[in-house]
This record gives sequence, C-alpha cells and structure tokens, in this order.
Amino acid sequence: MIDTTKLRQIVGELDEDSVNKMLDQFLASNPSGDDARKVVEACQQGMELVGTNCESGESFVGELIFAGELLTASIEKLKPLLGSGDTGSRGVIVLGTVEGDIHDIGKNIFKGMAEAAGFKVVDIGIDQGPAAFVKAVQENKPKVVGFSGVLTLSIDSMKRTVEALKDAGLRETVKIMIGGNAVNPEACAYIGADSWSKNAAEAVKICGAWV
Ligand code: B12
Repeated sequence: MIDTTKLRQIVGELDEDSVNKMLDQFLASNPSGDDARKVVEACQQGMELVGTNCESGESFVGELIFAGELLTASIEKLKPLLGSGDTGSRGVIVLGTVEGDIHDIGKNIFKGMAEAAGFKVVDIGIDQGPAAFVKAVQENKPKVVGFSGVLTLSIDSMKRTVEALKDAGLRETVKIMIGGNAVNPEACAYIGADSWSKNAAEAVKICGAWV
C-alpha cells in the first residue's frame, strides 16, 4: 500500500513528478478499490493544505488552481479502480456552479469522482441561473442535481434554483445535493436541498445510496 502521509505531503507541495511516480507505482501493485479510495482521500488532504496556505498568504491562487488540476488528473488515473468504470451506469447527475459564482475547482473534483463511481455527469458550467438548471433537467432527466457554490451569496442562488425546479414541476423527480465552501446543514434546510457536503468523496457515496 502507498504511504498516504508522504502522498499528502507531496500533493501539498505540488510536486507533480513525485505524485505521478508514486501513483504509477501504486497502480502497478494491483491495488483494490478501497486502497484507491484511501489514495484519493490523501490527495484531497494534500489539496486542503494548499487551500490553507492560500488563505494564510503562503501560496497563491495559481497554486490552488494547479492543485485542482493535479487532483483531477490523479482521479483520472485512479478512475478504473474507483467505480464500475462504466460511466453512466448509475444514472445522470446534472451539475453546475450557481448564478453569481464562478468558482469551479471543487465542482470539477466532484465531477471526476462521480464519473469514477459510474455516474454520467452533465456539467453545465459556472455562473448558471435557475433557467439553465431547469433546461438541463428537462433535457437530461437526471437522478441527482448538484449545485456548487463557495460564495455566501450562492446560498440564495441555490434557493432560487430549487424554487424554479418546483415551479417547473421537476423538484420531485430529482434529489438535490449541494456542495462547496458555503454549504452547511442550516443552508441545506433553507435552500430545500436533500443533502449537503464539503467532501466530494462523501457526497458521491450519498448519491450512490440515492440511486
Ligand atoms: C481559488 C479561489 C478563487 C479563484 C477561482 C478559480 C476557479 N476556477 O475556481 C478566483 C481568483 C477566480 C476567485 C475569484 C473570486 N473569489 Co475566490 N477564492 C478562491 C479560494 C482561494 C479557493 C476556493 C477553492 O477552489 N477551494 C478548493 C476547493 C477544492 O474547495 P471547495 O470548492 O470547497 O470544493 C470541495 C467541496 O466543497 C466539494 N464541492 C465543491 N463543489 C461541490 C458540488 C457538489 C454538488 C458537491 C456534492 C460537492 C462539492 O468538493 C470539493 C472537494 O472535496 C477561496 C478561499 C478558500 N480557501 O476557500 C476564495 C473565496 C471563495 N473567494 C472569495 C471571493 C470574495 C472571490 C471574489 C468575489 C473576489 C473578487 N473580489 O473578485 C471572486 C468571485 C467572483 C465570482 N463571481 O465568483 C471569498 C468568498 C467569500 C464569501 N464568503 O462569499 C473566498 C472565501 C476568499 C476569502 N476568504 O475572502 N476565487
């Protein structure tokens, strides 16, 4: 099994070459899906280190964006071990960052992990208003709709989007999962979502239980 403490450290240091080398050695060792999930968790913890450093001014936004790309690429490598490998077999998730918010690093991580677990993800992008979500739900008939948002104002955007889905008669056809730095249990209740998470891996598990 891989040294997860070391992996967390080198992801945190954005040492791409060492991360790739470690992941390649791991993949060559015929690991199990559970081992792969521990590896993803370690990568996420490394990413959190970069986020913390960013807030304290020790690193900059460019580094965080690079960390997001590194994590997405790592998940891509591990995908065959993480889920069914049959993208779409567990149904569709419509996903987007809500109106007024352009942050997408966390959304993209959730997308990679949901795809790895066998969902087809229809990603409608950033700064998407209620009408765009309604249209995507009408066209793709998802089992789950995911809203991402890190700004405080995203909470009201999410609420408006739920109202729009209700007005279109679609609310009861989907489960709604909210994620991003702004969400918490109170926000979830206020918005009228079904669940919330700040942890992409945990959120994918909840979606899996729904379907
Ligand atoms: C990177 C960043 C940016 C980048 C975004 C790049 C990009 N492509 O996303 C740039 C520079 C563009 C940016 C812009 C702005 N930003 Co900014 N940004 C950040 C920063 C440093 C990191 C956010 C991030 O990516 N975190 C890492 C990811 C992985 O975490 P995450 O999003 O929470 O995702 C995880 C989970 O939440 C979950 N998840 C995420 N989405 C989803 C969705 C679903 C469905 C599920 C299930 C799970 C899930 O999975 C992820 C992994 O587990 C934060 C500070 C911080 N440390 O959080 C500020 C921060 C979010 N930004 C902030 C602000 C104010 C802005 C600006 C308004 C600044 C300005 N004055 O212009 C603009 C916003 C413009 C807009 N309209 O959105 C504030 C928000 C304050 C607030 N409470 O509203 C913060 C908190 C900084 C601060 N302390 O003031 N920002």
